[in-house]
Amino acid sequence: EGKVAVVTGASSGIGEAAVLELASRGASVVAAARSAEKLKDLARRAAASGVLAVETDVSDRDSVEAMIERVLGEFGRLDVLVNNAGLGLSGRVAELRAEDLRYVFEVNAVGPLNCMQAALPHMGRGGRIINVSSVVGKRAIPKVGGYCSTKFALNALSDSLRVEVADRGISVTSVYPGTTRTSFRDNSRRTKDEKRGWRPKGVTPDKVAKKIAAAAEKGPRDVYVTLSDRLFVAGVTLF
Ligand code: NJP
Repeated sequence: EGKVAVVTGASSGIGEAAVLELASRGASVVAAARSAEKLKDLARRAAASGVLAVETDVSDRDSVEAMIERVLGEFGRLDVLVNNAGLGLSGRVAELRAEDLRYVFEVNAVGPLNCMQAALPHMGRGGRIINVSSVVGKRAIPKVGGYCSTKFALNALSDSLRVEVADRGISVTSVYPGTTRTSFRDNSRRTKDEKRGWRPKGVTPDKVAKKIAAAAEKGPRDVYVTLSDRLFVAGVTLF
């Protein structure tokens, strides 16, 4: 209530659901992504809650700085940053193209870094940074090693930052979703032309969004969102 939140990757899936969830809980929400039309449509749908759409490419530091300036200009403060923008990358390690891996790193790891560095100077006590990782960012599995490596990198940034900003009263949460019913698989980069479309099984983006909103209130260290209470990845019990 009364807080100002930025959600990246807000034009679809988990990010869009997070914008609506945070707005329904009384936050002023800035919806950031590259697709200006989709963001405008989202802002129209959430009109009563006051969602501000700001076209942003998280991999472009200038674009991120301009978005944060806009947030401060409109609201004068920033309490919550949800680093949700991201994309997949599939393919066997032996076949991965370096340029694809570089690109996905720019979005999934450097993107959150850009946003955290731009936002942190303006966050005070009670500030929340929420980084959307993946269960396969905890334990890598075959055929998505490139994607996994970007989320491992994001987790490392989150873990270091958590300690570095603890004395400022800012929390850093890693959110680990399992398969979620979004356009994620359609938007993934592929080494070969593999099957597209989301798997019928998986959690809804709303479920992840509710966990993100709860994390914005309480600031836990880790949040898992999967279909089952226990998760096995490549024969290892994650939790
Ligand atoms: O995917 P999707 P999700 N700058 O494709 C945006 C993680 N995750 O909601 O820029 C700014 O519907 C893009 O917007 P646009 C996943 O790794 C998912 O499922 O307009 N934004 C769109 O709004 C990711 O971190 C699953 O094209 C950029 C959004 O990102 C997060 O969940 C499982 C951008 C992607 O929406 C949300 O993904 C898992 C850029 N340069 C983790 N590039 C899953 N769905 O199964 C892309 O473990 N975006």
